[in-house]
Amino acid sequence: MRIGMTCYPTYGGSGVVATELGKALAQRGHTVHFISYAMPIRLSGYQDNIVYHEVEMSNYPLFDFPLYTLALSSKMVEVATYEKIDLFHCHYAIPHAMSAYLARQMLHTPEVRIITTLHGTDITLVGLEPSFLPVMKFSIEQSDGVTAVSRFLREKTLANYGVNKEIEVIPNFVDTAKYFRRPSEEHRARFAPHGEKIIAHTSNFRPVKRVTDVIRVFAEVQKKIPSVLVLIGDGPERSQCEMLARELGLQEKVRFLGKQVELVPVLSAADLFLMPSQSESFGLSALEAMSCEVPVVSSSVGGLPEVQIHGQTGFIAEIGDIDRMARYAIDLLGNPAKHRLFAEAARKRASEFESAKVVAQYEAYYARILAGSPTAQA
Ligand code: GMT
Repeated sequence: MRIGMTCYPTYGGSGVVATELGKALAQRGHTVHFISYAMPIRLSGYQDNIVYHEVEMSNYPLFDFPLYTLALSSKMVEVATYEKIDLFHCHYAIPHAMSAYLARQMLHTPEVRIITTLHGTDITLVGLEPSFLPVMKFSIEQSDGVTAVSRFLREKTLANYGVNKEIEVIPNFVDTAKYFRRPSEEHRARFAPHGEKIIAHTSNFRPVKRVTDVIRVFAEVQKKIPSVLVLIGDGPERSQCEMLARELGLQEKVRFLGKQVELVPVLSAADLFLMPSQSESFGLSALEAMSCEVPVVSSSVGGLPEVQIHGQTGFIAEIGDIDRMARYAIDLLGNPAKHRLFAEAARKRASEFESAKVVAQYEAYYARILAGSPTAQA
């Protein structure tokens, strides 16, 4: 198949899923054309069957706001025309699905299919804003196929947008042959020179991630268990988090690593992963941690309970329940035998989301949509 893959190229789960999917499909012999305004972060280096097309943006002075949706549509038309693509796969509905719709109208080739994968805040947050709701509903309805990354997200979409559409649940995935626990002496010595436990968190530091809760949970844990906190990523709340760590007198114990491309070495050194999000349609970073044998303490929101199992791969608490999350963390970190069982269960659970299996699901879904049938055959 010839696939036009569009995603946000920056740090964020949807871009990661799109990129890993594209790379895996290319390895299976499909041709994947990435179309975005910058090279997706996990798409470095040459790979056969992958072509990257950059959307050029005009900064004409009359345009107070960049017209990315339109520029993307034009690039999609160009790629579809010259590369003869079979389908556009849009990750994160806004504005990608709308650009694809416009492109198809311009092409006058209804046989070019549009598949939209809903990832999370496109549905739960941004799409609900009055300025986007009608366009969101329209682009879901006009897509030939729609997938959601969890059952939670499918239900939310149907309820919030009142669309009458088959939505296929295809979960996030992890390459367990890449995401596995490696020897980590170097990082352990670096982050925890006195043998402290290492607690990790990865995110884009948006309010929805509640990174300040991560720091508050850690503040409680380190009173009972010698430990350090390693924070990976960057975003709007990073300064606030650094300030909080200083206010709590934890600046020596909290390490802000900023954006990192290679997560496995850090995850391999970690003893626990915290994800106290306000909203999380799946929780890809928790899955990647689990694949590296790191148990997770998370909030109970969204699709998280579809990923991790309370009392087996980690623990789940209510949003904002800092004390309970801290108690769970202390319980696990203070009991090596229990921790080992949880670490093994986390890895085992992650293997249920093995990339080969999930990529094959996408492949089969593409084939069905190209054949004109979004519904699975019984
Ligand atoms: O909020 C983020 O972390 C980024 C966001 C995105 O769409 O880029 O992530 C969402 O998509 C991921 C991949 O499908 C999911 O694993 C995340 O749970 C989801 N984030 C939220 O729902 C907040």
